[in-house]
Amino acid sequence: MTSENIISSKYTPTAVIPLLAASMFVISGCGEGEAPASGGSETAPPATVQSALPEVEIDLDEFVVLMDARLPTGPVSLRLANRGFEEHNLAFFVLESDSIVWETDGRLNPGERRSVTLDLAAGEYRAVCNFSDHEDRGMIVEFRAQENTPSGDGADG
Ligand SMILES: [Cu+2]
Repeated sequence: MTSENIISSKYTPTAVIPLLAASMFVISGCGEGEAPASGGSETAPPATVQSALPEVEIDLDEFVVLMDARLPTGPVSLRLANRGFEEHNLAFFVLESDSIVWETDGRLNPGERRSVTLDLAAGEYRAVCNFSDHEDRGMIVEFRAQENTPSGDGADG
């Protein structure tokens, strides 16, 4: 004779919730010493964004200043590189007044690179390396700073 008694399982789903809530309460109560991991990231600045400034490359060599003849006005990121075997510096003068508007902080060593921010007003300038007699040897170039316009290529020259 077999008597099969299947014990009916009594589900009590609602009993789980208070248990969970109780355990969560205990966990959070124990974590008071830890740093709060709050997710408030709305005001976080874009941390890893590179400089959004337009980049202007200027190479210094014996004996020439290699750069574009036209620079944008406003803040630019100057990428200076001494590609020569001598020390060089660089200074910008306003053509009209011959007044200096910017110069490197000392000379660049051979092979040295620097990145500096420059904010030029519109106008015509002279860029020179005035170390030793480098200017007389050819390290002088004139350039113009003007506002970047999308349709600036049609100008006669
Ligand atoms: Cu020089």
